[in-house]
Amino acid sequence: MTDRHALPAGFRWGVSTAAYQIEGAVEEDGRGRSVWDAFCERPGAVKNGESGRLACDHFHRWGEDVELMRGLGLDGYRFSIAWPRVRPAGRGPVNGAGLDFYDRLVDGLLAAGITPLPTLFHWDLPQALEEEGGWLQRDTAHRFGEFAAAAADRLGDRLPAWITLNEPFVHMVYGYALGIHAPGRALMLDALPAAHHQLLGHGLAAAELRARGLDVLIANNLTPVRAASEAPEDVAAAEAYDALHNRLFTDPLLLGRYPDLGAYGVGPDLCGSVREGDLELIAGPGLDGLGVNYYNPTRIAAPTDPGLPFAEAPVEGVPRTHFGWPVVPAGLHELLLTLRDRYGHALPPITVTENGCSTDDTLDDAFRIDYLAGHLDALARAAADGIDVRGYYTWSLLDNFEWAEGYSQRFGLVHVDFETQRRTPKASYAWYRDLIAAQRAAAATR
Ligand code: IFM
Repeated sequence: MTDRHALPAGFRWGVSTAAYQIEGAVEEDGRGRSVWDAFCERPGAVKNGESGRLACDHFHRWGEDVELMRGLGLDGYRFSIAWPRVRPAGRGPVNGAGLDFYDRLVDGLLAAGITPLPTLFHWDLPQALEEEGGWLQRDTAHRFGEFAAAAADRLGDRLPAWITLNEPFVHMVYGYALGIHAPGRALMLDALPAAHHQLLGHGLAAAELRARGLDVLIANNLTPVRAASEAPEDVAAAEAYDALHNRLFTDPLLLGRYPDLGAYGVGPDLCGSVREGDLELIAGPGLDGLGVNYYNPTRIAAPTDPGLPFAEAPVEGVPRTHFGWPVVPAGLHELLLTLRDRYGHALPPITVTENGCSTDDTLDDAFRIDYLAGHLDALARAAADGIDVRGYYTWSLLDNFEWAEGYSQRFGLVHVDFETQRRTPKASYAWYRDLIAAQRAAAATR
């Protein structure tokens, strides 16, 4: 990253993780079962039959992991709080022992000079709530509000800002429409109530957080959508996809309304789930920040079969990650400018809450360094173009449990040997550490 592309003073450098992907200890200190514990037991659901049962054993090794973060010189650490640790059955009594873990972690981070940034929902719904219908049920949104209140009551004195949901789009599509993530339901468009109820849950949680004087963010997986050609059919298909992937999860938050989903044959009540007052609650008084998880752009063409109003087309002529995802750093710049054009003054400050790539199992991860450098350049270009960017949290600190891919996709700055739990920093770890130090020094002289 060149100094020409320096990021603003006060910019926060961080890393991101999520509870089920790193913690392990799924039966300790009264933790309840989550939808991911159940999903991983389904034959064929996860590559090699793997699960997050042990993962990175972060629950026991968090002290070593905080030291790794201290070594990076981070400003911030984004992690998630497992709902089933705090309310094992999703409702009812709070499990103090579950909160004790986060209490220790938060104090450890603060002692290392790192500001913790918690996410309340990173896909690990208590299984007991799934058995009542999960996010297809409106009631789950209310239970989520209660969980937010319990977590904030215990930790809010030390945590100034909170993220409510992680990637509600991915959770709805993979978990409820396609069934390739927990809870494994394949409902196609009948999954849409799971979008609305997550957003309603955001609104209810946000109200609890704001009542305690805390800042509220959400982390959305957003993608710049490119039409495969200028043909009107391709352009219309790209607009339809953009409405589903992006606008469904930003318009209600920033404009107080849902986008037009007419191309899907869906009305503004999202399959009957929207009630009077919901959109006002979801938009609330506005977000304190929009978390953007950016990985790649999406290219869309006219549909080839009648099921959906779009077809995904390959992004060609670019490198690909180990996962096969196209590497297009300029897409981050494009995305942020599109957000500004779309939402104008309603767009809150941006924090990149995830960005990173999987590479093969090697410590010399020059591919990751190039990936991160390219995206940080793009982010700095967006800042130079006037976008208010406040921070960058790379995904991820550690190699971890990559959902349906098991342990086969490694996103970490730090290699984890899952047999021994030995952590070994990769080349990208030293690179990120040096970049943070250089950026901080440069900012101090500006
Ligand atoms: O590992 C995931 C994370 O849980 C959510 N965002 C994308 C990452 C990489 O797939």
